[in-house]
Amino acid sequence: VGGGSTAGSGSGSDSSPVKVGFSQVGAESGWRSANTTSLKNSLDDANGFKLTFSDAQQKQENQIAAIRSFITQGVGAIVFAPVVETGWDDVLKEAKDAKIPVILEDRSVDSDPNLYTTRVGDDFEKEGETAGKWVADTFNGKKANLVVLEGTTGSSAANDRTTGFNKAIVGSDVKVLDSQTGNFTRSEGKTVMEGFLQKYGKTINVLFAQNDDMGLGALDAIKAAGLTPGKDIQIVTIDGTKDGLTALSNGAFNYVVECNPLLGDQVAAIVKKVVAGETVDKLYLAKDQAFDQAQATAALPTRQY
Ligand code: GZL
Repeated sequence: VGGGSTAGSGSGSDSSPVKVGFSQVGAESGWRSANTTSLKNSLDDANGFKLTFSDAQQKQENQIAAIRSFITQGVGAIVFAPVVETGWDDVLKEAKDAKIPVILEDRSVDSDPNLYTTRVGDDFEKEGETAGKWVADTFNGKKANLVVLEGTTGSSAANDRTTGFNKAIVGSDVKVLDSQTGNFTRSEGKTVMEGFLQKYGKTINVLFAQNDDMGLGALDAIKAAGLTPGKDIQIVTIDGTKDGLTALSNGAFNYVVECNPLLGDQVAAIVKKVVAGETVDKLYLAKDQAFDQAQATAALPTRQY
């Protein structure tokens, strides 16, 4: 009689598909949609997976509930993009007790590293530093009054981009007038930028938006205030989505730092190794580049996301 399956099975050690539960942050941005598509394309039946997908609508409690349901289902592995860094210890312990490996993709957690197998994502601190270096170089020796549209409060993407950016502008004449979260969405980016413009008006020289979508939302506010984005207010963003690179190519943005969302193939390969009992590294960082206007124009025709 074939071996019964224990909790956390669906291991794929035989030809049966590997059952994977994927708890995704939400659908808040173009980057997120590209990331979800990449993971779904790789964790599909053709590649030997049986995927259960959950969109948490950017709510931590929804992710915790989804992970608990994956544990109850006895999946072979859990893939998880944590909306924020803290508050995961209990549910990660429950997964560990159920002998179900947890693979972080995209953002990171501040939990004990023994509570998850590995993380596949981007180097957010480096992205922030690259954006800050561009501002410091561009405004070298000139005064620059800057406002920041921060990502989701408490997310590792926002925290680490802020750390990297602030490190890069030390010693420059860049003055941070204000910094508020726009929660990585266009609508909230627009609303917060409207507030910045009411408060600081034409004194703003630069906007650092921690993702393209908040920068794109800010464009509407800047134009409504009778100012020209890319000229009256220079704009640097992070992600490198098609919409972001289009704004850069058109001169509305001035510099875009990439954050690669196409993590699906690497995550799928790692899940297979983990459920087969092979050891994997603790961290896999994606390669990111940065774009000026000419580079964006050249990249657009073949841009995948
Ligand atoms: C970064 C990712 C961020 C993107 C945003 O890896 O977590 O979340 O920068 C997305 O566009 O909402």
